[in-house]
This record gives sequence, structure tokens and C-alpha cells, in this order.
Amino acid sequence: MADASSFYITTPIFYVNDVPHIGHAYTEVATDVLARWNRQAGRDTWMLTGTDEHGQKILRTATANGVSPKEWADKLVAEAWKPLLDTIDVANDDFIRTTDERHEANVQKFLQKLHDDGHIYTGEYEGYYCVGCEEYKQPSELVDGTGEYEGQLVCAIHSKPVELLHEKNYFFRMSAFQDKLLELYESRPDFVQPESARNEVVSFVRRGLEDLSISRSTFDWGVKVPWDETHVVYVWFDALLNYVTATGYGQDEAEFARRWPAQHIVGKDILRFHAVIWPAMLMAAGLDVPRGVFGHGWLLVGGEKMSKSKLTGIAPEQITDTFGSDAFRYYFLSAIHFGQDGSFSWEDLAARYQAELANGFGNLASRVIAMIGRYCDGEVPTGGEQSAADLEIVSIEREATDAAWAAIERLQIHDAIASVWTLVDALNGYLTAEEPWALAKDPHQRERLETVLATAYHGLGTLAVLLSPVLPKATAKLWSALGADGAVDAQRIDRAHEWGIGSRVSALEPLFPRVEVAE
Ligand code: ME8
Repeated sequence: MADASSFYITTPIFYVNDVPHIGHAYTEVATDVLARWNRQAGRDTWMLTGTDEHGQKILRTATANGVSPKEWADKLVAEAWKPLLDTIDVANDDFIRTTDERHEANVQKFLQKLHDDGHIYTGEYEGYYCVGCEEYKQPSELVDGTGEYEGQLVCAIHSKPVELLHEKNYFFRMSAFQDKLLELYESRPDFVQPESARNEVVSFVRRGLEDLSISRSTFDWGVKVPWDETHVVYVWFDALLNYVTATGYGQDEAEFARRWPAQHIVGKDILRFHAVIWPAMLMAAGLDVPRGVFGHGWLLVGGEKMSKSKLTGIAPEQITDTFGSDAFRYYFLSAIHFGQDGSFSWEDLAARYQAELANGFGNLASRVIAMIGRYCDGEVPTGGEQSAADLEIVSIEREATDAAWAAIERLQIHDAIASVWTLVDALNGYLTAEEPWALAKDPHQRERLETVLATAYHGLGTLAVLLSPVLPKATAKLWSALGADGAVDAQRIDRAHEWGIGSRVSALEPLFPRVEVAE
């Protein structure tokens, strides 16, 4: 098991049936911010993301497009899923595809072990299958279709008809793990977060666990079951294993021991797979369960979960082309309480961009640097005796650093940003109260002017360090304008207020320029 200085964090691996929308990008940026923060706190951090490429959903899409599923997946990964990471500035350490050899071979090893140890048997199942979810559904999860699906049962999530399937499959004895899972949720209350997600998972497991069908035999796009090549592994059983195959399970035990277990960040739609099925699979194989599972909320459009299948998907570039990747990251992570649903609107995005990023933070940075340029010839002043107001800024720097770090440890990203913003607001208030532009007009106030600018300068450096996981591009520019050494993301974030001072500032272009928003 990895030691306390190790931090392994994952996103779900996304289906390649379609291109990404801002819901997928939201999970990516949240995970990336947590990874960057931990990396900057000196932890041995690893962020994994990737794509889920097997199963009927991908097979059908590829067939409808007249290509093989592998060709389809290659195209989508190269043209859409990998470019997404650049669009939103994600610094992942690895990208796994379920068609990678390192994955497929070790899925077979895992399955063979479960088979050898008696966790798998042959059985029959009849039930309603949703290809959108790639899951058998309980009758309570279905609703009556309307419009073109009138008279049919549809999946409540996808609003598409389910299919009645009857198959002879291999089954995983998941029911045997019911008590162990309940003990896990009891002994580690933070295992499933947030609280609402935990409650849902606990009551689901208390109602009784069924065994799980883990193979399919009516199509062959998947990993072959090692002892019976007429079956492929159920796509979810295959996909969940990415988290261990990507970090050496079955082939590099040292790497695996260094990384595992992971903190999983997922949308609440796939909570049960991660918080019930996945830990049961790991328990059966004698491996450690994950460090935790965080189920975040949905981005809603018109009050419904935004999705491509319902044609409400918004492409991330629609936002980043106008506002930039930093604003994308900041907006979704500060405006939505991490763990709850949030409605996206262009008006809200534009308003927060202007008020918080352009006027609140960007303008503060430009003003302080311009004043040091104008009044001190670009030399960073050392300042004289500190007043109560100066000392108050120093203590807010320390408090914001501690509070942000504590919030990140609880995965409360919006709280962390709010804590950092107390320093943005305090510095803006400080400048308004101290009026350095007025002090500059009075030669007797020279020392006071320098002290105020030195204090504001130090506050900006602290902000650059604290905000670098969320705003990597803007803070790198600010850091260089502050004349500070090294790279901003190499500064210890848990001690952001102790950053080393530079000696000369240089001109800073507006960090968040005015944008013209089309109607
Ligand atoms: O479920 N709001 O992949 P998927 C917020 N391959 N997040 C959203 C969202 C929305 N409206 N829509 C999608 C799968 N997401 C499986 C996962 S993991 C072993 C296998 C995000 O392509 C959110 O993270 O359907 C959700 O859980 C995920 O995309 C589903 O992606």
C-alpha cells in the first residue's frame, strides 16, 4: 500500500461513442486541480484519465459509421479526447485506453484469479439492459416512454428504450461482500463523499446485493474471458480495472505498491459502480479498496442533466475560445459547490468573469505592478515599519493558505477557492483604504508608500502560488511579472505565504482581458 506522501487520483474513463462536452471537462478540471494542489504540496502525485472503448455502445456507434470499433476509438481519442486535455489545460500523468495491451492482458489476469479463487460461476439472467448506461436496470429505474418511444419502457437517465435480454453468463458472487462493504462504509465515513452520496450507497447495499453478470456472449467487442473465448468481459468490469492496470497491477508490483490506492472523482451517475461493485471486486482479489470515491453533481441545462444524447451538450471550446481555459476552470469550480448540481448559464459565466477574474484579481495584479513600476522604477520595495493594516494582510495570507489547504484535503474545491478569495478581497480593500496613489504625491510619505506596495506585492505572490492549480496560465504570467524565481507551480502551496521575493517587476498585460460576448 502506498505511503502517506503518495496521492493517486483518477477521473472516470469516458466512452468514446461521442465527443466530450462540458460535463466531462468539469470532472477533468476538478481532478486536475486536486492533483496540481497535491503535487504542489510535495506529494508523490499521479493523475490518471483515459477512455472506455469496449462494449455495445461503442460497437453500435462504429458500425453505424461504417468503421471498426477500434478505428472509431482511435479517431475519437486522437481528434477529441486527447485534445480536450489541452483545451482545458489538464496536466495528467497518464492516459489509459481500455484497448491498451497493458490493460487487456491484466484484466484477464484479474478475472482468472477471481475464477481460480471461486468468486465466479455460470448462471442465467433475464433483464432490461440500457446500452447508454451499459447496465441491467431494475424496473424501478425505468419510466414510460413518450413521443417516438410511446408504449416502450425507457431508461430514466438516457430517455432511450431498454432491451429485454436473456443470456447465459458468468457471474461474480458480489452478494458475498455485502457485509464487508457495509463495514467499510461504517469504519471509513469519508470513503464515499459527499454525505448524500454515502447515504445513497449505504441504503442501496442495505437493501441487499445481487450477484453481477460479468460477461456477454452476443457480440465480441471486448476483452475475451480467459477460460472461455466465446464470452467477452462485461464492459464495466473491464473499465473499472483501468485504475489498477494503469499503475502496474499484474506487471509492475513496485509501481502498483507506490500508487495504489486511488482517490476516485466521478459523476454521481456512476457512483454505485465505484462505491459498491469496484470495492467488492478488489476485496475478492485481496487488494486494498480505493482511498475514496467522490461523486460530484451534474451540470444542468434547463433543469436536466446536460447530455449529448439529449442534444443539450455544450463543447468546452465554445467557452474557452472566448474566455480562455483559466476562466473555464475557475468558473465551474468556484460557482458550483463541489458535490452538488449546478446550472450553467452564459450570463453567469460572463458576469463572474468580469467581476471576479477581470476586476477582482486581474485588476489588482495590474494596479500593484504598475504602481511599483511607476513609483519605484520597477524595484521591489522592502518597506518600513508595519502598521496594523499591513499586519492584518500578513495574517490573512497565512489564514487563506491554511484554510485553502484544509478545504482541499476534504476535496472541497469551491471552499478552497473562496478562502483564497478572502485575500483577493482583503488586498483590494487594503489598496482602497491606504491609497498608495495619494501617498505617492507626498514626499514625506515615501516610506509608507513603499511599505504599502511591499505588502501588496507580497500578497500578490501568495495569490499567484495559491491560485496556480486553478489558474495555471494567469498565475505563470503574474509570477514572471513579479520577477520571482523558478516556476510558480514549483512553490510549496501549503506554505504559499512564505514565498521568496523577487527584486524587479516587469510589465503585466491584463490577465483577463475584456471579452465581447455575442448575444
Ligand atoms: O460512464 N455533469 O462514461 P461517460 C457533470 N465509461 N458531469 C458529467 C455530465 C454532466 N452533465 N455528463 C457527464 C462512463 N459527466 C463510463 C465510466 S469509469 C471506470 C467508466 C461526466 O462517458 C461525469 O464524470 O458516460 C460522469 O460520471 C461521466 O462524465 C460519465 O462519462
